[in-house]
Parts: sequence; C-alpha cells; structure tokens
Amino acid sequence: MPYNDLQQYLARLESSGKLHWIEQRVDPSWEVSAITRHTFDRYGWNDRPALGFRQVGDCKFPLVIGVIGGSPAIYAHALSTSVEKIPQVWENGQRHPIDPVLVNSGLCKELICRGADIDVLSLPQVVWTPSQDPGPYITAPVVVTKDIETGRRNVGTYRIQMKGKQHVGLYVGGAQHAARHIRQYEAAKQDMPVAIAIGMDPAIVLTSISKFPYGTDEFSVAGGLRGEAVPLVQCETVDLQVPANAEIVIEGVMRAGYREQEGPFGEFSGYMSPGGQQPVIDVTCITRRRAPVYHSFLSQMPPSESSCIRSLSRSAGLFHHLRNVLGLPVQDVHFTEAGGASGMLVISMKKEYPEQVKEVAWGAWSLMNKEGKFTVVVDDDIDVRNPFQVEWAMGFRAQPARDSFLVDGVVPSGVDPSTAAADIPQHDPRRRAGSKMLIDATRKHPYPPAARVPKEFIDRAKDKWSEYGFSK
Ligand SMILES: Cc1cc2nc3c(=O)[nH]c(=O)nc-3n(C[C@H](O)[C@H](O)[C@H](O)COP(=O)(O)O)c2cc1C
Ligand SMILES: [Mn+2]
Repeated sequence: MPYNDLQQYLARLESSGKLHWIEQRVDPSWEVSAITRHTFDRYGWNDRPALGFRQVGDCKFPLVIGVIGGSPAIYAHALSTSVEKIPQVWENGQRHPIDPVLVNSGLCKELICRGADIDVLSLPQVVWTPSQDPGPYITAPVVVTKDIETGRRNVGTYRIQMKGKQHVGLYVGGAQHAARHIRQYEAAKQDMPVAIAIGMDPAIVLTSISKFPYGTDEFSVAGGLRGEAVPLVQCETVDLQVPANAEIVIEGVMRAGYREQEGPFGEFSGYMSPGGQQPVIDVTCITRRRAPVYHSFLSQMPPSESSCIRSLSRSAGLFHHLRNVLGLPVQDVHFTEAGGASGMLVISMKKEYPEQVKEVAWGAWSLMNKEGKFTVVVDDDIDVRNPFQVEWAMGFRAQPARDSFLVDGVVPSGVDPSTAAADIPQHDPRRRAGSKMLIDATRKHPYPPAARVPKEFIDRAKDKWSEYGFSK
C-alpha cells in the first residue's frame, strides 16, 4: 500500500525505530544543520537514524530530515520495499507508469493564505552551511512547471532561497528540464507559473530528484513506484497541479528576464557552489495542512542525504535506461557516494563485442549529461558496489593508453569546482568546460585463470576451522 502523505509515512518510520525526535528547541541558524551533519558523520550507512525537530526556533511546524535518504534501509522504507529490491521497484515504476488523477481537494488545501497572509518566512528558516550560505533555504522542494508549447509537466527538485515573505530565489542548472521551461517563457516574454510542493509520499519526492527523458511526467513514474495514481489538485492562482496531500504548497510566478543574486550554497560536491544571477519567484498563494510537517534534505559534503538518495535513485534509473530502453547487456550500475553520486560511475556488463563498451558510456552520458565524469565499465563478474573489486579490475584489466577515452566539450556538473575558479559565477560560460573519461576495465582477450585456492579446499578448511583453534 502506498503512503497517503508524509505524516502517514513518518508514523511508519517511527514505529520501526528509525526516526529520532529531538524535543528541545533548536536554533535554525546553526543547530539543525550541525546536528544533522554530525549524525551523518557519526553513524554508518546502515544504522543512521532519520531526525525530527519538534521546535525549530519560533516556527510552529516540526521539521524532518534524513527521512528518505538517511540510510539505504530508510530509503527502502520510503519505497515500501527492502534494500535488495530497490532497483526492482524502480524498474517496475518506470516500465509501468501510472498517470496521476485530478481530485477535487486534499490535505494541502486545509488552509489557504492569500495576499498579505502569505509568509514564506513562517516556515523553518534553516541555514544549512552556517557562516557561508547567504541565508535560509528550502532544500526539499518539488517544483512543478510546464512546457509552454506542449503543456507537458515537469517535476524537479531545485533549491529555493528564502528571500522575503513573498519572494524566493531558485537555482536551476542550465541543463535541467525546468531550465528549458524558463528559456521558453523568457523567449515568449511571459512570466512562468511555478508551484512548489513540500512534504508528501516520499515516492513522489524520489522521482522529483531523478532524471528521466525530457517530457516524462515524474508524477506518472511516481504512480508506477507507488502502484497507485498520485492524486493531484488544481492550484489556486496558477494553472498547475500539485500532489493533493502535500504538507505545504507555494504558488508563484517567475518574472521573465529578471535576475537577482542567489547563493553561494553548500553543495553535494562537498564545496560551496558560487552564487550567481538567478530568477526569482513572486509568491501568489500558500496552501497547506493545518498542522504541517516541514521536510528538508541535507546536501553538502558526501556522505549526505543528497548523495545517498541520488546514488540509489540515479543508479536504478540509468540501469533501466541502458538495459530496457537501449537494450544494452548491462548488469549493474552504481554512482558512488564518494563521487557525490555524480562524478564517478561504474557499470558492469556482459560485453558482446569490444565497441559495445563505448555504446554503454555514450548511452549513460546522453541521458545523464552532467554525470559520470569518470565512467568505469567492468565485466559482469565485478561487483560495481565494491570499490575493492572495481579497483582490482582497473588495476589488471585496463591499460590507460589503450583503454581510456576522453571526450571534451560536454556539459559539466554545475557545482563541480574543478571547471573554473571560485570567483567565477555559476552560469558564466567559463564554467562550461566539461569533459569525460571512459575507462574500459573489461578484459580484452582471454585471461589466465584467477589465482585462488580452489573452493573445494576452502570448504574443507572451513569444516575444520575450530580444529585450527579459531572460535568463529
Ligand atoms: C537534495 C537535492 C537538491 C538538489 N538541488 C538542485 C538544485 O538546486 N538545482 C538543480 O538544478 N538541481 C538540483 N538537484 C538535482 C535535480 O533535482 C535532479 O537533477 C532532477 O533530475 C531535476 O529534475 P529534471 O530532471 O526534471 O530537470 C538536487 C537534487 C537533490 C537530491
Ligand atoms: Mn524531468
């Protein structure tokens, strides 16, 4: 059964012991981020808790974080599955999308604030990288926009800077789908309607942070993941639809051709991304639950919630694309967390002919154009999630001069500081200096047998283990 809304999901997470509530009042200017950051540093991948903050400064709404990507186990909860079955759920969701349905009302309409009642600053004003971010940010927004010509919807997560009661900034990387919409509306000299939903069934949020081919309605993929259509409601002041049971919805319009300073912001690369001139949204309405829970993500230095969710989601999404859309004999895909689930991609395959390795890399790079700066392709006996095995394959199945391929002049990750010096703004053309490297670490010819003690001898030794004086 899919979750109806965020609060229903949180109750489930809490009963499984994976949600830790902090009851005392915390300071949003430093304490929320410090506690969350330390939770990610202190606890390992598997036993990290999600966090809830009951009292964030003077805000009336509790805040939750790590509730989707605190750990793979929590992520599995979010998709109502087990860690092992995460790729299957994603594959099924993408193969069998279910279109959303429009309903008359939902939890997000319990309270409607218009005119002078609109106050974005009534939400928790959390500063995520204290002393470096310019102010508070909304980090888990589900941003809905539409193509001006086709009317097709896009749903993506792009950071929102809280600038005033009715005024927010946002950062959309130039290669993102919403960036196309911005360009379309600006070319037509029209203001662009935008709706920002916060807090809902996590399956919906997971599609918002994931890359699908342009034109895909992320809400349909979310339907496939949930096994049930996402109910949507019509917005009050813009012609867009949002999840009916979202906790909070901010509606607004983006002023065509207008820019303001946005950022810098502590990004998933582990560095501050530079600020730059970015569009702003004038807020026209806020609708919400009467007592909403506010949902956030932690980005910054990996490991973070951002690197966890993007590693698991992107790997599953790319696997589906390579294997089921392009029909390539790919066995597994892994964006490493240390590479911020972006810079380092490992793919295993059962190669049918030598050139096919390149087809796999081109396929990955054409869907996820900013990702996989270093892409390593290995044979299907290598576990892509095990860095020891991947390095072993690179060490002994590749010759750098023969097996590495460089491609210059491609879109870089917008937050990769290796492209240009820190004082060069985010959208400056000098930042477009992207390149990629494919390392073909598959075997190119017949190999000698692996040097291992045969299994039958190992089994015999294991049978006699206690005789050798070992207790376990
Ligand atoms: C926590 C988090 C924050 C993100 N922030 C941004 C952002 O500020 N700007 C951006 O362009 N992409 C951001 N992304 C990545 C996009 O959500 C992702 O690329 C998604 O595919 C965008 O939707 P689209 O493919 O429909 O453009 C973020 C992802 C995560 C997980
Ligand atoms: Mn999209």
